[in-house]
Amino acid sequence: MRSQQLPACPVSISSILLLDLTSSLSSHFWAWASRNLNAVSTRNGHHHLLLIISATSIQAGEWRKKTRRRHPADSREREREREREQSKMGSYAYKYCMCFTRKFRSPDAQPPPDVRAAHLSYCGPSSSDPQGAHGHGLRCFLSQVQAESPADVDRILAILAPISASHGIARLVNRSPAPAPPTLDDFFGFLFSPDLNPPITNQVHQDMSAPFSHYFIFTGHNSYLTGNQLNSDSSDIPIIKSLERGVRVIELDMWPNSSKNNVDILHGGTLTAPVEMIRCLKSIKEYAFCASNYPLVITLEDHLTADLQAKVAEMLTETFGDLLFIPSSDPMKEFPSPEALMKRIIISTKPPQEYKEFLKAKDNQNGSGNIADLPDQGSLRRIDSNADESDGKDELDEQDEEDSDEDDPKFQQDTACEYRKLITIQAGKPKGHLRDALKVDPDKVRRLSLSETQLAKATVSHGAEVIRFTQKNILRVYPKGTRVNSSNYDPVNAWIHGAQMVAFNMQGHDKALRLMQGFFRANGGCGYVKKPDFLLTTGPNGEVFDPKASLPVKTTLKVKVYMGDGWRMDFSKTHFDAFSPPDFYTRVGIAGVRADSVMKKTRVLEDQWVPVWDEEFTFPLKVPELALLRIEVQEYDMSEKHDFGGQTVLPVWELKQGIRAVPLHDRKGVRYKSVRLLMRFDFV
Ligand SMILES: *[C@@H]1O[C@H](CO)[C@@H](O)[C@H](O)[C@H]1NC(C)=O
Ligand SMILES: *[C@@H]1O[C@H](CO)[C@@H](O)[C@H](O)[C@H]1NC(C)=O
Ligand SMILES: *[C@@H]1O[C@H](CO)[C@@H](O)[C@H](O)[C@H]1NC(C)=O
Ligand SMILES: [Ca+2]
Ligand SMILES: [Ca+2]
Ligand SMILES: [Ca+2]
Repeated sequence: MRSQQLPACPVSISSILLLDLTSSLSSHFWAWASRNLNAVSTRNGHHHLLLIISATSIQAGEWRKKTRRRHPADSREREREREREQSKMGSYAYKYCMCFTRKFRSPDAQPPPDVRAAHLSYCGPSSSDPQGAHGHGLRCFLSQVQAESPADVDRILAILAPISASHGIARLVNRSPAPAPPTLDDFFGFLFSPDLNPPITNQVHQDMSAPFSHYFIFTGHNSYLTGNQLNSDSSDIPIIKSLERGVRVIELDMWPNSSKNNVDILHGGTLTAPVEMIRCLKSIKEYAFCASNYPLVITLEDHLTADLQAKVAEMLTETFGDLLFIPSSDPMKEFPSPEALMKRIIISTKPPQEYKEFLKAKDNQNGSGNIADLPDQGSLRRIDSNADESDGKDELDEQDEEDSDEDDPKFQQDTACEYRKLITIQAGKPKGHLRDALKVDPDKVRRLSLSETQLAKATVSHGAEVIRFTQKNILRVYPKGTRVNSSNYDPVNAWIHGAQMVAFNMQGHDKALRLMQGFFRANGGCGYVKKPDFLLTTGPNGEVFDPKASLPVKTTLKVKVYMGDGWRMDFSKTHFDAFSPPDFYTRVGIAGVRADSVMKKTRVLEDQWVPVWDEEFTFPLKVPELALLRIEVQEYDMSEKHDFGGQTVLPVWELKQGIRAVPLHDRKGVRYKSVRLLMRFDFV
């Protein structure tokens, strides 16, 4: 010891001492240090000790920063010094861990007060009628607190029966003449299991027999790109990943390969490397129905000559065979239902140019108008050029359109017809006045594509027309061209106007994508979610829902965040904080229409692997039909960006009432093995 005397133990809270010591340390010192030490480092032959008695707030990073500042030196020397320091740190880490297991009580999940109370009143000695007419206490609890239907109560008890032996919850479902009420541990174990007690159902439970236009559909944008929109590779891997997640609309941009005799998939006009179309189709066939049996739509962006279109027709029919749905009527007056097209692949693209001319001629004979006939007043163009003024680069959007209006002299009616016959959902580029582009044709349904920017403008001026259009037709919205980093946009404006295909870049991870994934956890994750009735109904005078109107509160969601657990199983001891257990807090809130959107948070619980917050939040909701519950756990750090501890997004309209185990996912949406929250949901 050179410069400082060791202080008497224990040192008062928050003391921070930087001790400068000579090399040899006595065993007496280490005995003391293992109880009080927070970090050690060696520099210039001296040991530096950092003592933080309340070991919660100061992070290793911050400490290193400080010590570094104290020893300014030539930068290369400093770099080497830091390396040496870090390797030394490694050898001390174990000692530190020894110290920390002794210092912090080993974590143990204890039931929160509400669970104890429920156990006492339904399964305890004084519970009113644990073995009465409704069977044992768990049965009463399931129907009264969890609001499960009688059929679901039976189903849950049946599920529990075979697992109970291995889970040690036999007593929960013991059907012997005198069943013992479940112990508190058994009861708690059941409630905190996401598999046994999930927050939403994993069954398809909506009516699937309405036309396509009555559903929101899980939709990918440029599904073949592995990264950004400019120079990443094209591949079938991101397509497979999307399909595994239940995405039901895959987009492929078709271009001639450089020898013009084959079809490549790539993002035209950029440096993205191509992938052969046939490879994408084969992978699609293999994975199309791995996550959902409901129909898979392929939207084709067509930049091909007629002979290559014919080649595509051949590839599609040969690859998919009977899976490919070929529409019988042309044009369709109403889209088929998802149920009618189970396990089928359907094609959506613009009809080939020449055939459209042919149709136009036919329509003209009958004297009825067609979008392509209408005078091009250029107002949608104006929308684009307004966008140009506002953010400068929106003309890139053009590249995302299906339409490439290239005339092909080698056109042959027959070959184009083969290709055209395969198109179930005909797409069109918005031409002419927006009002005309959104006109509902009673004899023909179709799909219209708008960029997020175009949609934003269209909904400001023509909100009602957009909703009316989407009652029968399909609206696809895609990210604006300036999102070169494959980010996404807020989907709510598109949903509230009834847009079925809100096309998202699926390869990255951002808040918008997490919302999208959460939205499509609804309806058993099948990729189709029924639109709320208010978007589909029309008043006696043709009025439709008005998203701008001030709406009353329809319901109030009460959310209680009891506790969390699982990090100690899924993460290393030092993942969150190097020198102490994590300091978790939970953010909980709503994403939906603006009036409903809010985020709140629990307090930070310091140094606890199994935090028990026991806090309640109230969310008045005006449009619960489109509200998403956002849940996010963060690990608090005073000096740095907080660490991510898990997230999930749940469709509010599907939340099951009562005490539920909510599994958390990583940023990309992959579910953690053990991390979960115990929560309670009630609608009042
Ligand atoms: C285009 O595709 C054809 C047919 O698969 C192939 O033979 C040719 O090499 C391809 N051209 C280029 C430049 O890749
Ligand atoms: C259009 O004309 C064809 C024959 O020219 C006829 O069969 C068809 O019914 C007509 N359609 C309408 C909507 O008038
Ligand atoms: C991607 O670009 C958008 C703007 O187009 C920007 O808001 C966002 O922060 C960017 N994201 C990343 C990860 O760079
Ligand atoms: Ca941390
Ligand atoms: Ca901590
Ligand atoms: Ca921390």
